[in-house]
Amino acid sequence: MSLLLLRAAAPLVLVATSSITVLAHTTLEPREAAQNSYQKIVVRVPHGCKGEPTTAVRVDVPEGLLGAKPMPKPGWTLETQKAPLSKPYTSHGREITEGVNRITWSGGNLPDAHYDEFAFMAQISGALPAGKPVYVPVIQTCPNGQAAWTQIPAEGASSKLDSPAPAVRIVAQAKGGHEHAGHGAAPAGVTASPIKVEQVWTRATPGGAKVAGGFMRITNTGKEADRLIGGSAEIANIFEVHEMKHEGGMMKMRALESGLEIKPGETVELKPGSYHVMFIDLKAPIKEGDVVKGMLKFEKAGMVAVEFKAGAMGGAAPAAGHKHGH
Ligand SMILES: [Cu+2]
Repeated sequence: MSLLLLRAAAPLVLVATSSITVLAHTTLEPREAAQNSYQKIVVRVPHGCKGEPTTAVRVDVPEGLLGAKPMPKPGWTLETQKAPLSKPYTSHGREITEGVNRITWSGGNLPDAHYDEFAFMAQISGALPAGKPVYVPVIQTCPNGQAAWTQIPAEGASSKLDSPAPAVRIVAQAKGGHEHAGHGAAPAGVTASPIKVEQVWTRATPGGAKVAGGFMRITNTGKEADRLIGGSAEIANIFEVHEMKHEGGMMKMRALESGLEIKPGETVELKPGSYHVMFIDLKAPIKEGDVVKGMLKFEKAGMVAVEFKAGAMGGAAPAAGHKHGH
């Protein structure tokens, strides 16, 4: 992994030289990711290069982010590059020996005054050490220059870098995932957290369906508001928090970019036709009676492991004693 990062660290072509201008850094969302989880990683590009628009964004995917799959963006040409892995790994019974190590979105036009997000999906290797960051070097290209977010601090170094590579911190996985990596380091467990998640369910999918919804009741027993900001499900490559709303006589679905707020003392119900989590790019159909393992990510409570019990196709909540809220 370190080899690949070194290779990716290109010289700086353009950085903020004025002592007055402090450019917002390119960052990753989320800031933390659990070992073995499937994670959507979003690269946030907050501005162009010295006032110029951004026309290409290149992301070097480190080896510990397995099976990287980029999200296409309308108006941008997507290209991926593969390289052999220094160490093969097993995924769903198959040995994987090469992976996507570079993703480029090009041919777009992101004005300096705007910001945008470039996303990819990856599985966080359990071999990445918990408590340490993984760096994802990013190069922004503009018509007359580049901004290279590729600097990686030496281990233990505290000095601020001009143009740091964005990073995601690896955390030990919460219980309920592929492997048990110990409980102590997990940000939150189901019982320790002020967030209670109940009646977690999904529905069987018709053949060929590539998406499915997940539903549950979330109660915040704490004193601070929290937000459901994302998660992962074993069965899908992409996991999003959605809402469905009547708009101009139509039901419209949209991703909640800043998550779903759960106010202190409140219960929010995720149900068909309303808030839900969305499994996108399903790897296999969901059958009635299946149990889909997943992970919810809360802004404050951290990771919460859940199991979605699959009810009948198009059916209502399978759990007995389901209360119809509001
Ligand atoms: Cu949806």
